[in-house]
Amino acid sequence: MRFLHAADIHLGTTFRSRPEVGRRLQDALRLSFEDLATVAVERQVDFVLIAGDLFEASRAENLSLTVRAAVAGVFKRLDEAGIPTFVAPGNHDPMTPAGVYREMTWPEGVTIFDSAGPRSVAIETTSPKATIHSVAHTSAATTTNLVERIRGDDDGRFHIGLVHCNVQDYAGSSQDENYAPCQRSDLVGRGIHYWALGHIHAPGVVIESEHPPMVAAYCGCLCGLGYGDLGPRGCTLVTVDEDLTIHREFAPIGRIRWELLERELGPEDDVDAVQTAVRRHVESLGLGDRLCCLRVRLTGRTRLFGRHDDEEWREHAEVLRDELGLLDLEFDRQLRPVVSMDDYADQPHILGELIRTYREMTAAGEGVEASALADVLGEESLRFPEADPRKMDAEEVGRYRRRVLDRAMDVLVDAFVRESS
Ligand SMILES: [Mn+2]
Repeated sequence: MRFLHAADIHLGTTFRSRPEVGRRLQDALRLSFEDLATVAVERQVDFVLIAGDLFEASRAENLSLTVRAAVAGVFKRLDEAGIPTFVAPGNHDPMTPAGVYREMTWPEGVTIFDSAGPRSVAIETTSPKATIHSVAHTSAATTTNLVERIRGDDDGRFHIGLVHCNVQDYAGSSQDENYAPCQRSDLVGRGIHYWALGHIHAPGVVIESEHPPMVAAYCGCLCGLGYGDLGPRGCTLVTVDEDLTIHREFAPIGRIRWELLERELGPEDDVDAVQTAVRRHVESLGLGDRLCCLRVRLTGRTRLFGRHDDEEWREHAEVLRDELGLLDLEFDRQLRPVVSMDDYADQPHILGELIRTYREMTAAGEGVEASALADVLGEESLRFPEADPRKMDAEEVGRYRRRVLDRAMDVLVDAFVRESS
C-alpha cells in the first residue's frame, strides 16, 4: 500500500512583500500543487493525505480564479485516476460555516474532515488495508489537544492519524498554544501506525519505532513560502509492507527554493571572493528549473566594510542574479571594519583610555581579575541571562567575565571608529 502525505500548501499566498516577483512565486506555488497530482498518478498511490493549511486563508473569496481552477483540476484528476484524497483543515483554513471548504464543491473522491469530533474512514486499498482517522480545526486558534481525540485499533489494518497540530516537545516546533498543542507522548499507544502531521514547515520525524512499527512525521510544506522555509520542500511518499513495515521517501516537489548562504569574510576578501562563493553555492544546489531566491549574509572584519554603498551592492546583486538565473538575490551585509586596538591604544582620547583600561584588566592572562570588572559594574550587574556567575567557580567566573569584556570591547571599538570615520 502506498500513499502521499502532504501539508501546508498555503494556496492563495500572494507574496505581497516581494511585489516584483510575487506573480512568478504565485505561479510556482500553484504549479507545485499541480505536481502533487502528477506524482500521485505516476507513483500509483492508493490515496493522498493533506494534513491542513491547504489554503492560506479560510475564505474562498481570497483565492484567484486561477488558483480555484487549479484546485478543481487537481482534485478532478485524482478522482478520475481513482485516487481518493483526504483533507484535514488546519489553522489557516479552518472548517467554518462560511469557510473555503463549504464554499467550494468537491469531487466524490475527496473527503474533507469537517468537524472537531474525530471521524474514521476505512479504504479498500491493496494489503494492508488502511483506516484514516482525523479531526478538523474549526477556528484559527485551537488550544485543545486534537491528537487526544484520535484512536486507532489493533485489527490488522494500517491506522493513520491525520492531524494539523503543534507537537510542542519536538525539536523543530514551538511553544505556541494556539495550534492544537500536544506532546510526543500523546502520539504513543493510540493504535496509530502513521501520524501524518501538518503545521511545521520543515520536514522531520517526530517519533520512529520498529516494534511495533510506528512513525509520526511532519512532511513539511509542499513548497517554500519565504526565507523561513530554507532548503528543498515537497511531500512524503509512504509505502507500507504487508507486515506493516513503513518506508518513507521524500518527493522534492516544491518549485521554489529559498536559500541562505552565510559567509564570513577575511580582511583581504573582496567582491570577487564574494562572487566566487555565490557561484559555487548556487552550483551546489542543483536547482534544475526551480525558482530560487538567495540571501547572502556577509559577516566578518573586512576591507569591504563601507566600501560600496547600498545602490552599488544592489546593482551587484542584480548582475549576479541574472548571470546565475536566480529569481532574486539579496545581500545581507553585517560587515565590520578591520580595526586594530594597537592603532588607538596610545591616543589621548576616550577610546585610547578604554583600550588601556581593558589591557590593564586583562594583563593577568585568560581570566579577568575577579575584582576588576566587579569594581566597575558591581556584582549584581554581572548576572547576564546566559550565565549566573554565582553558580560558577572562581576560574569559570574569570573566563566568563573575560568573554563578556572581549565582546563589549569589540562593539565599543567598532562604535567609536565608525563614529569618527
Ligand atoms: Mn498551520
